[in-house]
Amino acid sequence: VDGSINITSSIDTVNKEVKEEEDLPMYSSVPEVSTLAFPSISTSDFQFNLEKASDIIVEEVEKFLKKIENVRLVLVDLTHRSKILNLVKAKASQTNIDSKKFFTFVGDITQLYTQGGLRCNVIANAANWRLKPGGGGVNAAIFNAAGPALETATEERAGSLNPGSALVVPLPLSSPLYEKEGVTHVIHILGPNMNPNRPNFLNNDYNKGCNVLRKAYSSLFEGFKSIAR
Ligand code: AR6
Repeated sequence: VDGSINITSSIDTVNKEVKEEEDLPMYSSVPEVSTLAFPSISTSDFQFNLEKASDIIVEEVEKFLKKIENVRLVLVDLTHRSKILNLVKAKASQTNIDSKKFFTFVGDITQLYTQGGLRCNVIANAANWRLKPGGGGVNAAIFNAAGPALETATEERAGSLNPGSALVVPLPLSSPLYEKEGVTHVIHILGPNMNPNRPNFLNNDYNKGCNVLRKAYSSLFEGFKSIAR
């Protein structure tokens, strides 16, 4: 779409690009480098330990980026005070991870381009096992922003999700999330649940929980790899 633009090297460059592209068609919001934006799985409503989750995120990101070129991964949360974002940022900076290929970003995952100037063609959802809209958190935000098209496209592919697995769902062009934000795919993930009031409660079993969270991120990244250009 925008062949003249080089691979983005920083958020500043991204912002500049956005300005230069204001007159281009709306699909210029699709990034040159395949970019996956993902929330921290299981650490809010599902109450997973933040120290453990941040270790797993950094390790799984590092492993994945060794296997693939020319993609970006972005961990997103709503506020600068996000503990998980700050833990991951600190831990990632202690590794060899290239900060252009993995970084944290503060914003609403459903408005990364229009509000934040960050172009992400794929976003991940911390889903529930029934793959249903609502329930609060990022799941409600994504289903609301995507409109009924996401529910239909999801139902066509699966009726439920096992903890640790991911489901890649292409968004129809008519979805506002595609039209406005340039999001072509949503990847649903079901993480481990440490909240006694939710299904599949792991009763503080962090041996199992950590394995499931690792599997959730590796399934997410493999799903992203299968559609990355
Ligand atoms: N943009 C970016 N990040 C967000 C947004 C948003 N719009 N909304 C929340 N977050 P959670 P879980 C962050 O609770 O712990 C759902 O109801 C949030 O700050 O959404 O995996 C489902 O239906 C946190 O860092 O997911 C499941 O039943 C992260 O997203 C259950 O909750 C994940 O928080 C899943 O619980």
